[in-house]
Amino acid sequence: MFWGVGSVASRLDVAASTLRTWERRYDVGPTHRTAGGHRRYSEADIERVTLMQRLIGRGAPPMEAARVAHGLDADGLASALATDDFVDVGADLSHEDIADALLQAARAYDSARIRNLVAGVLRRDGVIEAWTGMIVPALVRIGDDWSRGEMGIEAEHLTSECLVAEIRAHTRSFATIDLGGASIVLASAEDDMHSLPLLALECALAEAGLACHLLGARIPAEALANMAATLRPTVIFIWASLPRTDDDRLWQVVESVGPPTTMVLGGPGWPHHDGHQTLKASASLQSTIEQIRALVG
Ligand code: B12
Repeated sequence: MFWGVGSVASRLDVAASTLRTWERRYDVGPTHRTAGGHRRYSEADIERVTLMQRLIGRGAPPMEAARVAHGLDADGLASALATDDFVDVGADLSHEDIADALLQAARAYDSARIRNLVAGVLRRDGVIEAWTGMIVPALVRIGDDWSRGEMGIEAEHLTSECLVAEIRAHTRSFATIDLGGASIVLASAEDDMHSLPLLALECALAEAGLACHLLGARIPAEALANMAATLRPTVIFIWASLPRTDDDRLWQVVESVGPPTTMVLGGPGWPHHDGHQTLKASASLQSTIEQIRALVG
């Protein structure tokens, strides 16, 4: 179904001339034309201008609103519009302020606020800066509050699910994904339910134009061995938040996996392990991205 400028203008209660200006200046407008050259908006085009209108209505400069609207695919747009009070975080809000607000929202079970803050900081700063500067410190505080009995596990679950939704939506906003023959597998260690860093990594890889296979939490060592034997990926990244031991079954997998696969281990759970030719450790999201980029060429 396609719509003319007049119908869209009355549907959104905005002047037709404003819609034409958004199209001319910011390239936010109809993606279809009739044979006679008349502009026609699809439903997705209308969602994009609706978001643009909403952001401008909340004080965002049109250029910034257009950047946000352009950065979202159909799912991202739908989730942004579904959140009633969708706002961008202010340019001058520090990571510490945003983390404070996020903890407050987690304690109040305010999912919409958590999602807004996370979506806003991801869009404003990009995933590596947002993850390292705001999300990791906030998660560490949440974990510490939980271990002191000051925050319920339900608030931690709620925050995690909001993070999953928004990091995934941000990942989907990157269009060009090219593996160039290489393959990257991301998994959490056996029995480890912590998987948020894998999503941050998936997102940062997408930002760098790289696709990956995300296996998620609690992946048995044998399953990784099977994947390595069948797919012969360039990189298998394994995350561990919980402590692993020296007799972990994974070390046998590492011994059995040879070139072309390199195993990269990240997270505080891994004990120090002397270098194996196909094993590397990584200390941060940024350094993991650099390692993976170097490995896949
Ligand atoms: C979210 C969360 C959960 C969620 C996970 C949801 C999900 N989808 O991932 C849920 C609620 C499921 C959960 C469950 C549990 N959790 Co939990 N959880 C956390 C929390 C708050 C964040 C986890 C995370 O993503 N960490 C990643 C970043 C934020 O933290 P970090 O690893 O310390 O970061 C450092 C480095 O790793 C590095 N870094 C950061 N990001 C990246 C990215 C890459 C790629 C690299 C290489 C490095 C890197 O920089 C940081 C600075 O040095 C942590 C708190 C914490 N400090 O981690 C607790 C925490 C990990 N959980 C903990 C515990 C105990 C549990 C449970 C056992 C609780 C229970 N009784 O049910 C279960 C685990 C069950 C299981 N079998 O796995 C403890 C672990 C303590 C320990 N060392 O043993 C922690 C530390 C909380 C605490 N302070 O006590 N958890």
